[in-house]
Amino acid sequence: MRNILLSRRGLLGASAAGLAAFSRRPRAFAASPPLRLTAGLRTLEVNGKSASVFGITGPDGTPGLVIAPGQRFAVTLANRAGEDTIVHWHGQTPPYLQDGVAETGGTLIANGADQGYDFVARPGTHWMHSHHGLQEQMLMAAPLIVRAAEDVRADTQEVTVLLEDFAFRDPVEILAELGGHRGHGAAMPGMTMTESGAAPMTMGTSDPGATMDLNDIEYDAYLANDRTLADPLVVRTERGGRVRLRLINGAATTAFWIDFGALDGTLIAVDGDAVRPLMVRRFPLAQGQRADVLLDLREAGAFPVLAQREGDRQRTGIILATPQAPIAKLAAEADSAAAAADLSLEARLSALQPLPPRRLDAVRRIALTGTMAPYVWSIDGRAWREHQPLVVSHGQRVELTMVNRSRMAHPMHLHGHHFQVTELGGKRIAGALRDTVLVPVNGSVTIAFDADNPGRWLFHCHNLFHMTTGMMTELVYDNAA
Ligand SMILES: [Cu+2]
Repeated sequence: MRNILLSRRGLLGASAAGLAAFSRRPRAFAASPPLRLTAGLRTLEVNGKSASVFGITGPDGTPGLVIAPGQRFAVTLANRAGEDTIVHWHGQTPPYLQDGVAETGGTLIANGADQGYDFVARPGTHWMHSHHGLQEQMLMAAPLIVRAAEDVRADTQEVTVLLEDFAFRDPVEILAELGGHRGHGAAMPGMTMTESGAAPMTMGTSDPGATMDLNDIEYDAYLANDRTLADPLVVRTERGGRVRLRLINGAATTAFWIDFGALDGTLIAVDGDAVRPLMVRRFPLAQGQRADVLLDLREAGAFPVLAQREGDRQRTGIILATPQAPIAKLAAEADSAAAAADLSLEARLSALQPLPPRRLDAVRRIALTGTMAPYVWSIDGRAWREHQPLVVSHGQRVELTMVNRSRMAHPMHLHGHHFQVTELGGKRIAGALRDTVLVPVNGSVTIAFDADNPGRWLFHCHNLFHMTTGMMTELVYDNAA
């Protein structure tokens, strides 16, 4: 009885887009029920203290989803989180009304309601997270793995690692500490700002006098699959085996340096898009980004995969260990602070399947702006509530240059499209295809993409508190059907 009621309520609660998608679903798929995801509340133990956080669990009760090769993204999302939510499928390229964003036409899901989604899944290591309020800071995030046929054929052990930053205090309190406020908008006139507590850092070679701000929020812990280094996940592997790490930076505001210690990794994809294989041991992973790395475990032993917060000694991670290998305890702090996340890796990446060469139809340039005090972040000096959309036409090849005129780095994410990185600091490259790119302090990054997915799409900084105080605009098609 309860199930019938729920499903009826779910149908009523489903968005127009969801219903349209269901009615369009080919007959062959009608027989296989959609995968069920539940956004809910859970209790998590961190540093011996329990906290109430969100979570998104799949049909088997584990976080997120794994989608088989060729399988559609046919999902029913059940909101049991106790409040409204909406979940964004980061890295997917669905029709825009199914993107999981209320600001661009999606429908918020009320507590107790279900919403349906059905679109072609884009292969790769992706993730899902709330795009509502500050829920992402309360861990409403999970992996979204879409396997390709070659992943199944490859003789690898797949290990997914979701990195997050965690605070016991309410994210609303964090926002207040920063001096910011929600509503995607302008500073409050006459408001006095206190010191943010962010660590100023002296810049490198190009402008030794300038400073930048890093890590404007103090967290209580950094998590890898919900766990700290006090009790890390230990994945048993075979000696001589090969591991495919699917690393996801799902932290709300933290960029990490990934470190394999003595192991050589082979980076094979970023943001779900294949790159020319590249040997890596230590590299930055900005908020929202993913990296797929192959690791060969030739020797017996325990091999930590660490993620150290940029500009800091704090770290988290997991341990890969061959059978019976003893596990040594790892300190939660590294010996020395990591550098700021930079473009050292980005400059070496190149897409395995780059955009086909063609003439540019539209060239845009934007400045990333904003300040710590008042805590307001913006694009071209405009916060979201006064944003100027980036207008493109269906079929155009678009190039967009982002110039960072602020004192913090910004991981910029474009919804509904994957772009190629074509220029870093004025130097042309044939870079990676991806959906999120870091624009460092004093830096500029140019991306190119094909406007092939009509609708309205958010384009924003993936630092949650930068986005929420205004660093967000939208890409709009002027000739959308
Ligand atoms: Cu930002």
